Amino acid sequence: MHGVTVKIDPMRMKRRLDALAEFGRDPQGGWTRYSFTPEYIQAQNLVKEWLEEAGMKVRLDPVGNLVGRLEGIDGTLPAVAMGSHIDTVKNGGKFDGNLGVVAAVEVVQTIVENHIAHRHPIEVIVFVEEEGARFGSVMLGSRAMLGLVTLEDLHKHHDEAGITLYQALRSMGLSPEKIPASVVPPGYYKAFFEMHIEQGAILDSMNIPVGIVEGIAAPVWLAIRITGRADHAGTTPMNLRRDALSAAAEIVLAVEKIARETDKSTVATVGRLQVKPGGINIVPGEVKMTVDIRDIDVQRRQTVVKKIEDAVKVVCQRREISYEINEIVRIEPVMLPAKMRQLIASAAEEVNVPYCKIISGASHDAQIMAQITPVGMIFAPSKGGLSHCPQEYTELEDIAVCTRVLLSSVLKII
Ligand code: HGY
Ligand code: MN
Ligand code: MN
Ligand code: MN
Repeated sequence: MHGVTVKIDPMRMKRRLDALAEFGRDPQGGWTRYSFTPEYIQAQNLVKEWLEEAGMKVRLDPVGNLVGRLEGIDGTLPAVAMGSHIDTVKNGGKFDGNLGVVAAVEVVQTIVENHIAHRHPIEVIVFVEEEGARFGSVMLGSRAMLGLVTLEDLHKHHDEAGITLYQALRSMGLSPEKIPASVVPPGYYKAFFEMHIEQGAILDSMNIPVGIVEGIAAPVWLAIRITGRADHAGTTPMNLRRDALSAAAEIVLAVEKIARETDKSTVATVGRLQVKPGGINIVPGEVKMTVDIRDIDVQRRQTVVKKIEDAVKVVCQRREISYEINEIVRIEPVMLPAKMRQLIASAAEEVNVPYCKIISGASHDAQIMAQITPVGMIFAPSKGGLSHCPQEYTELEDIAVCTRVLLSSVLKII
């Protein structure tokens, strides 16, 4: 019953969220804190201080995950872990990922401050490059921890400046060659919890402070390159053009139409579109665009992927334009174990707060960790459902309630 009597410190959590927000503030709005950038390292060092303040031993694994460990009575037992990420999307918000890390530290620090005995070791993990915003390699840290990332991947993924993941890791003094040896063995973890903002409008619209995640949808990311022909905008008749941007425009609308026509849980987004050469008086010769396709159901998602690929082919063939489609991400959706959902539900009842079951449209490291250990995920409401934008906001009262549920859940199994 510790979970109810033991008090977390919401003001400490607020101070820490505000302190993290000092790193990566973007003049264009919100936060842009990409993995392995100076602002990321400053934020990571701050979290390292907190982990040590909470009594944890801290290590950086070969791919750059920051891991705090608090020994239990029996160090041979599997660890109970919590975690999330502190990298952001471009012009993102201050709660996505950061909240889960601050909450995990708060839970451990509360356990230590209240001298609560625990048999299992406890770990807090700050996964690197969860967003894939810089290198296109979503959930790099958790996938590397499970041995799902190869050296070839590290050489393949690069940022807009052409720096590869491998080069970035080396420049951080990390040892990519040691990633295979650092893979977490089966049975190393007893369970993994991630607290995260919902990033959608369900909890806020129902004014329910706690979401218990049943399943996590997952993305396929396509990188499409359309190659037409750059031409003079004044002298090239319309019927002779190979206008890559007009083709891309048809494809953007086809992506939206295909997703709209399928079940409402399938979503597809063209988030990035780059036009070359980009002159006012030049018919666009090349377009690079991305498509993010998601669903909780793999079949439904694959049907949409296939329809989109077919649409690209039809548009480009009709316009006599060449194209190339590369699949750069494919993560599997996951349903979370009922016993973890029930554990969190009983914790929420102990804390005496309303909760509801929810499916996550966003992807999370939790869905990777679910491949090696039972996972539980707790959502806090996002005001107005806004996320991946500067306006992202979660009320401190909701943060406190969710953290108490996280604490109460963890206390049940350590
Ligand atoms: O893209 C996502 O769903 C998450 O924010 N990484
Ligand atoms: Mn995100
Ligand atoms: Mn996130
Ligand atoms: Mn509220």
